[in-house]
Amino acid sequence: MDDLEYLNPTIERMAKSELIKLQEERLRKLMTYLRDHSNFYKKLLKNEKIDFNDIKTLHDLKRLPFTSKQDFRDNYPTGMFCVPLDKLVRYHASSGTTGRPKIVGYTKNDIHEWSKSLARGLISLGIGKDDVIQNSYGYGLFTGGLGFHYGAEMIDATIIPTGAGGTERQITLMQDLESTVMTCTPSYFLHIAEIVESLGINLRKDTKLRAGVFGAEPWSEDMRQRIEDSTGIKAYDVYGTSELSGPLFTECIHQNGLHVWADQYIVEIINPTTGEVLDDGERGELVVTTLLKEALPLIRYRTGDITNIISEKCECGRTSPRIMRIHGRTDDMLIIRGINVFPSQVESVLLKIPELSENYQLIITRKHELDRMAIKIEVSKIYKKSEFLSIKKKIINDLRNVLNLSVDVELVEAGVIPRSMGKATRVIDKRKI
Ligand code: DLL
Repeated sequence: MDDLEYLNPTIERMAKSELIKLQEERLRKLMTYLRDHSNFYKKLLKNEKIDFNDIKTLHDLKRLPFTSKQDFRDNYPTGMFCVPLDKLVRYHASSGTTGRPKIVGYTKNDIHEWSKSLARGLISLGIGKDDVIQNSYGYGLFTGGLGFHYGAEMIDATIIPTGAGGTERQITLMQDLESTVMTCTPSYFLHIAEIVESLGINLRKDTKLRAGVFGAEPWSEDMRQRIEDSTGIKAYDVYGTSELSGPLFTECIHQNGLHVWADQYIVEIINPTTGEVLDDGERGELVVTTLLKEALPLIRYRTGDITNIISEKCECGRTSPRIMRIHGRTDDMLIIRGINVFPSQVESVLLKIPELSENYQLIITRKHELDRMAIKIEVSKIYKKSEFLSIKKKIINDLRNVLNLSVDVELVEAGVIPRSMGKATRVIDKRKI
């Protein structure tokens, strides 16, 4: 690869030992910055009897306490900020389903660093100035739309800021302005593809679309396969959370883990129950420390997302660590009659059955103290009654074999499950209502 394929070749290909030196240097600066500017962390470290000056190496990081989602709620709206509010150039807020939203603020430099993360990612996907990016992530308080917008501008790509929704108009614009890349949630892309087909348009022949950068919600490797096989585009994963800025880490063309920008972020994996730091390759909760953020730096932020880290250099030449596809969230693991189930595991089983579509919902109920999981899923076409019965049987058997779980299955026809423009609702847990 030559330098044109990196935004910051020196950083992106830096030897591991140099990268660690850089991280430690930035960690020490962060400690000084927090000591001078963060009331929140001053109090937290004082309570834990830790001196900012004692944190010098990556090894010392383990001594620091975690920051949690609850801290955002307790310090709503801006109690964790480290700059006077007139230094902010933008706010976003998380889409929290319960309680207060988490408010995130950015200085000009925060926006610049955030844009850089995504610009690096887009370049690593072979996306550049000749591309037309149709950005169908929501614009507004959600970070997806504006995050990608600024990242795409940094690499001089042409951006169509459609935002989410208005699906038929999206398709017209995709054809008329010759979009080559779509950025949106995987579930929204599936919906767009469905409407494209119903309009008699062939995505392969009648559009220039060649790639999608999909994230903001869980999706499985089997879902990727389905999208690529049915539409002919390359489907890439992107991860991030509002608290850390928004969308941040993407895969590269090798589709083997999402590149973490180690000059900007330190990642760790912990055992979510004990807080113990796990080794490379071990699966646990992703914890992130921001190295360059000014308005809202975070120490050891517990994302709640389950993944593992791989540290080997990637085939693309980048040396940064990678996180693997998000397996689930610590708080979306379902316990059904004592069996731990991540919705992504159920998705993987379902999408291996060709007669089923990608549109499904898991409905959890409790009757007479007994949990039940019902799967409501659309079939890909109309089947005879006998075929219906054998599809149902296959779902029940496959889930029993893989997860040791017995479920109820309801097969429904296309269009019954509500479609989503943003994050899809895959699980309805009626036990919580
Ligand atoms: O979803 C930021 C984002 C925008 C990421 C656009 C990617 C693309 P939040 O609304 O705060 O921020 O939601 C963050 O979404 O903790 C994960 O649980 C989930 N999530 C995000 N990306 C992925 C992904 C944005 N690629 C929460 N796979 C995170 C699985 C994801 N889950």
